[in-house]
Amino acid sequence: ELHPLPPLTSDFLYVLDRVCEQCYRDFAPDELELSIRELILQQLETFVRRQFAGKLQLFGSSKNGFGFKKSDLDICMVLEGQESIDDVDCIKIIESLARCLKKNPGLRNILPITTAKVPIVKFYHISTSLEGDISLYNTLALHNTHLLASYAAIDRRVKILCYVMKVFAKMCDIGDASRGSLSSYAYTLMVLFFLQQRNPPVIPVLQEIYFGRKKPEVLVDGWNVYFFDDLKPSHWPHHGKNTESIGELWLGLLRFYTEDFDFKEHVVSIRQQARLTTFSKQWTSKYIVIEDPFDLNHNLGAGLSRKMTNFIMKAFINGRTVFGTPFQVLPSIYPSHME
Ligand code: 3AT
Ligand code: MG
Repeated sequence: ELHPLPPLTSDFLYVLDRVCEQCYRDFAPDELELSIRELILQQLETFVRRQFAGKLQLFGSSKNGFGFKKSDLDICMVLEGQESIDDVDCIKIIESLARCLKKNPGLRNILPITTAKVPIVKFYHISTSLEGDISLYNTLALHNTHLLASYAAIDRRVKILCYVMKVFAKMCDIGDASRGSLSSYAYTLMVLFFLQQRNPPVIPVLQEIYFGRKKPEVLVDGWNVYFFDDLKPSHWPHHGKNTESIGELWLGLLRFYTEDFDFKEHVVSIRQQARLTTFSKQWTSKYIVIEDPFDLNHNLGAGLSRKMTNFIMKAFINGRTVFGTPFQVLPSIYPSHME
């Protein structure tokens, strides 16, 4: 199925770079939009505090550096003086939190979802038309958000490539976990893994940087969430060695996942430089296997059907052809529902 690609011309590479940069400009929120999110958070916390001794925190793409203008507000609530919560209490509090939020005139469509793995209350914020959800004690998600943000801060190309990947996934209809495909989070992990495996690498493995000492242990829900989060160029031997442009990297990524990476044998895992086998994880029944960087029992591809897996792989194969074949006329790049 894979057609050989014609050689890349410098003109076409220029176009590819422009398309990627444009995608970033079109979808990234500005400072103002980010501060509005913080403002909504503050208002919600004040409101919720009438009834709960709760502290609210934003996570997900409002914080990880890969948010869209219209991305949802992912909010985590913890109760003051309480370390953790059991499943029964969690559902009770989600239900009473929903009743509380229904009294807030700034919100609409309050919906508690207590059957999901992570129970949440969904809401719609009227004046900004942003959707959001509040979960409880979603501590690992706070840490993986911080990990992604740290990678985004290392190199501008990380940020742009993650945006391009997310836009691509949404355009191809392969980026909605609630409809059986993969989450934005999973695609971001695929981009980071590619950038770590590139030769020379664009980014290091932050979870493996501890300067010859014993790896520090920071345990959350039983998992080690340590990573090195203060990367200066001098801390990393490969710094500055990879000089590829964004367009080169984007096509490189599509080629990597269609030509090089052996999904049958290997796991997409950003916590170590060495290849991790599907066999060693006993994850051989699925074709796309993506390991969560902290919760090592969590395969983000676990929910994919065979049909959806094929659909996703086809999108990558088509992407490789489309972005790897020079064209004369620049097509309109977004379908109308994304403009
Ligand atoms: P969008 O811009 O909203 O599409 P996002 O990164 O905010 O991208 P989600 O809203 O789907 O993605 O998820 C919010 C955060 O929840 C992101 C990540 O910190 C965490 N998360 C999502 N899915 C998973 C998962 N399957 N396993 C672990 N953490 C997850
Ligand atoms: Mg989100």
